[in-house]
Amino acid sequence: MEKLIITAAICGAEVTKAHNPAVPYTVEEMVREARSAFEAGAAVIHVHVREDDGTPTQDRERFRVVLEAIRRACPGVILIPSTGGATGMTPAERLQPTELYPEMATLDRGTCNFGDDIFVNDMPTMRAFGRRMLENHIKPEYECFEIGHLDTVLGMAEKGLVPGAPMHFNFVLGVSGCTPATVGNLDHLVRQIPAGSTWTVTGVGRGAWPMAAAGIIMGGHVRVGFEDNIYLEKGRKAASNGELVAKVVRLARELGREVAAPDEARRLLSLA
Ligand code: KMH
Ligand code: ZN
Repeated sequence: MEKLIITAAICGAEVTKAHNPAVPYTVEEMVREARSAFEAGAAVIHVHVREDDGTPTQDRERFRVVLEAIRRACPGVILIPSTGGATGMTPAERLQPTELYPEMATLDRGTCNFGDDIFVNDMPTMRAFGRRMLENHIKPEYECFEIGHLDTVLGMAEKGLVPGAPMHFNFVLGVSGCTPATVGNLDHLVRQIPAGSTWTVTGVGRGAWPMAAAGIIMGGHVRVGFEDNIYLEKGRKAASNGELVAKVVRLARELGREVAAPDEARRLLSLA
């Protein structure tokens, strides 16, 4: 089996210090959390940014500062800025990090419930985002919260509306109102991706650890981090993103899977 790529989603747009005081807002806090994840074994950091007071933003200059600071602290790390942002943001707002020409960025492929909110990704938005990824030569991480999202991205790839093979998918399972985090659902999704693709699984909330174990044994890759889950185990909050990543590393070792360093992850993702 290929080595395991661990992604740390260190911040997100929804989780706050009220949920876990270690959730990062400031540039310094973002660097601290990225470094803890990187040193624990994460090859990839998924980046959202916040104002210092915690308000989610997609401001290009905030992204520039944070991405550069993380790059300095974590040499070689692969950065995947979010184009999802937070629910309610406009498409133009959300696209700002693509103006920095990152090697990868997330690309959300459909509208869905998101707790009490709706995460809007209609077809015109998705065509515009696909065009931007093609123009700026950014490899998307295709975020699929539902099976229809996978169908949409495969159809768009066939028509050349988004970057094609080799594609990389992130199956985000367990968001309230979306596909539950079960091995059966994950297996159903994985069976439909084109040969030669790579995939990561993200289990949200209590789905985090079962999905991490499933990703490891099924030959996929794993994302953890405060964006998705703040608990190391039931009733015990993680003190850092690094603690969450370290648990994935332990699970991988126990299950006989080696962890990829950034250069190896870059090769697996066809970025090198
Ligand atoms: N915050 C969610 C509404 C992404 O990063 O592309 C969207 C999200 C997905 O987190
Ligand atoms: Zn995200």
